[in-house]
Amino acid sequence: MMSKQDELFMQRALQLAGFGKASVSPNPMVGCVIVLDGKIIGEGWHQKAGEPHAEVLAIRSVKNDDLLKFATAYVTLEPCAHYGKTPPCAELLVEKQLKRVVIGAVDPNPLVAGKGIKILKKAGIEVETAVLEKECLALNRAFFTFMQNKRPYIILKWAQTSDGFIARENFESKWISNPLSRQLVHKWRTEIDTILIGKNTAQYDNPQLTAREWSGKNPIRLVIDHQLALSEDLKIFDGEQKTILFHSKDQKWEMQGVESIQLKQDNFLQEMMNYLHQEKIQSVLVEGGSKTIQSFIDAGLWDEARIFTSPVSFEQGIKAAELKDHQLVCQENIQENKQTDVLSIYYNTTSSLKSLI
Ligand code: AOF
Ligand code: ZN
Repeated sequence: MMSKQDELFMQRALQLAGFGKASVSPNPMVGCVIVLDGKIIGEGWHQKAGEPHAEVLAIRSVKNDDLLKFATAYVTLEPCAHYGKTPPCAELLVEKQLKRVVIGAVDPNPLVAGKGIKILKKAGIEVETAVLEKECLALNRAFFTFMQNKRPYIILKWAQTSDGFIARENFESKWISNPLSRQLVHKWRTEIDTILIGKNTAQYDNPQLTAREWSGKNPIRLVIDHQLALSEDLKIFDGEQKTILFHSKDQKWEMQGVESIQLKQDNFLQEMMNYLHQEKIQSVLVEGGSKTIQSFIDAGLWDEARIFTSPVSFEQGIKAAELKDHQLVCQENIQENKQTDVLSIYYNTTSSLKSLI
């Protein structure tokens, strides 16, 4: 039977899992807590793909192995059943003879998907599932979307004026959001696999797309340039981080540190998603501009939108994209000196994770 105590320890496992946010991709964030007589005797979380899973680290952290026979393990994700980069966690839990295993969500990875639970039950371990399931699914929105939809989790991001513009008519660049909002975007960049822009943004804004204002890894840069019209001296081609250039021109394009991928003109975005899925890229932050973002919205290819609205007004300029089938999930003020921006986060209501809204 599930109890309040089960929820409490699962809450702690979720907190531990979250520590892996900027480092585990393409693996999910997973946390594990080992409890004996209402006390935590071991903890662990998955830190990096290829390194030990949460359960392994939690078990290793228990001082006396003999205690495991009487203990309960709380895991945010079903223990794995396969030999991947590491051996199966379900078998380790069986070997250590845990008394009970409490699981948050079933692993959608076809190599696992219920097999881990079966192994535990077959060995006579008491298994409880779906404890704080909603929270466990929400934590790994990107991983679940990647597994279920066979494409990366897509986050749209833009900053708009109070009257709905994202730039001046002539693309003349002028900051819309405040420095704190911009720093937050750099933090997000460390938490995602890739960042994407279209040709106009690359050419006129000449962004670097790195996470300069936050410590962590830079995302891989993706740029859509159908006709291969971009100049080679742009910052996205500076070699600081890998750049993938998607185009539809029947032409070779070679440059150090840049991969160029030719896709068919029709179904371009979907083809691009197929490519990214195949490359195990789990998340994309689409940073503009309006035309590019709108093409993702029109194709239904988005999961989350993070929109900053500043008090600045332009009266005329380039209109921001318009969301469809969206629901506001949270809103907060980002206050810096005199300027307060409003950050609104929306989810796509047609997404496969709509039950989590
Ligand atoms: C767990 N505990 O902490 C994690 C799990 O290549 P591998 O061996 O690291 O396996 C990766 C897969 O294992 C990943 O896709 C997911 O299905 C599962 N992740 N499982 O029992 C963990 N990170
Ligand atoms: Zn595992």
